[in-house]
Amino acid sequence: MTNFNLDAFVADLESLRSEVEQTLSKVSDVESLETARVAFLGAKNGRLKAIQKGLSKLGREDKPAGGKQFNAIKKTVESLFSQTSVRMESPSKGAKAIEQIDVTLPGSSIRFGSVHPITQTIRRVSSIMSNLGFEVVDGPEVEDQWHNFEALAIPDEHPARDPLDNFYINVANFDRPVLLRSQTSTVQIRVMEHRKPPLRIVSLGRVYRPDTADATHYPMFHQVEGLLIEPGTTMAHLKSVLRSFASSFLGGDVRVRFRPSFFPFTEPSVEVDMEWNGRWIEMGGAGMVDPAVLASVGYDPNEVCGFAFGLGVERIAARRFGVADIRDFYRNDIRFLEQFHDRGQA
Ligand code: FA5
Repeated sequence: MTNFNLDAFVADLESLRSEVEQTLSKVSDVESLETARVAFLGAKNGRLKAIQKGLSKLGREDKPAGGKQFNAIKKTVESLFSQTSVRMESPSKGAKAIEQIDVTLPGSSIRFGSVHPITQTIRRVSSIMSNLGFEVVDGPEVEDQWHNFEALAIPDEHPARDPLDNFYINVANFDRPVLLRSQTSTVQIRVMEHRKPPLRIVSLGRVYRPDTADATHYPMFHQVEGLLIEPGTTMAHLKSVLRSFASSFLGGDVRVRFRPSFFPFTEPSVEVDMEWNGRWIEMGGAGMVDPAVLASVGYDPNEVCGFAFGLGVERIAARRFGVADIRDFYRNDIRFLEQFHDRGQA
């Protein structure tokens, strides 16, 4: 300021305002904003403070107008600083707003999930068995020893009850340990205990055995259990149900083969093989329900008969999807799972 008249004072204020505008338009980070704030608004040596000192040198009659101009410019400058500060704090908000209205940008593709192949298999097996007249039922995964062994004619000394072959759980206030069920045959017992024949049920669910994982074994796997109790039932009915199921599930006319076997809860007992693509594959066990089992649930074995079967879900899923190693179902590798989009849906 050279002259302390009102015009010169106002001119100084105006030039400060335009300098502030120019400086702030170039400011790109918080540090340079702070430097500018100190330079223009600093309480000790700020430029505005220096101009304010000129106010006292104005003539008496110019002071009110000079003070008014000073306050107006001060307000403008402070507001310019606060606007710039807001811009610094939320640059992404501004960027986002631009993105939202840029309709020329290509859309981002949506990643679709898919139903796990084992769940697909469970749904499909349930659907096929429903069509064959079997009601889908469920049972608990934590079982007592009665339903997992004794009612199925598996006595105390039987090797299938060995602690090394089962996941037993000690529960406070329970007389005996319970266990993670080792087979879905437990559901046969639970249904027969509460219902009278005729029965046609199928149950699909998880079972647990401390088996070492390999291409055909996993410590947690799924079984499908079928039970039919009707007068006059024979092994021929069992075979034709399994053959109808296998043909629907795998496609084409699948042959089913029985090999003599032993299960404590069926008599006679068989291993069930299915022929597919020229190879015989073991799918599970089956047989006529043992009279001792019928008696254990309160049925009269002289009046009632039926068949039961239990198949490994992972094994039949592996057949259907052409998977060589059932461990692949549980590795959670998206590249593996992605291959089963929409295949085998019920
Ligand atoms: C049973 O579990 C009998 N409850 C089946 C049964 C039911 C027989 C009704 C008679 C009447 P088994 O232990 O063989 O049987 O198992 C049946 C099927 O489960 C096997 O054929 C196989 O397909 C599958 N399986 C058995 N262990 C495993 C495992 N660790 N991992 C994957 N699948 C398995």
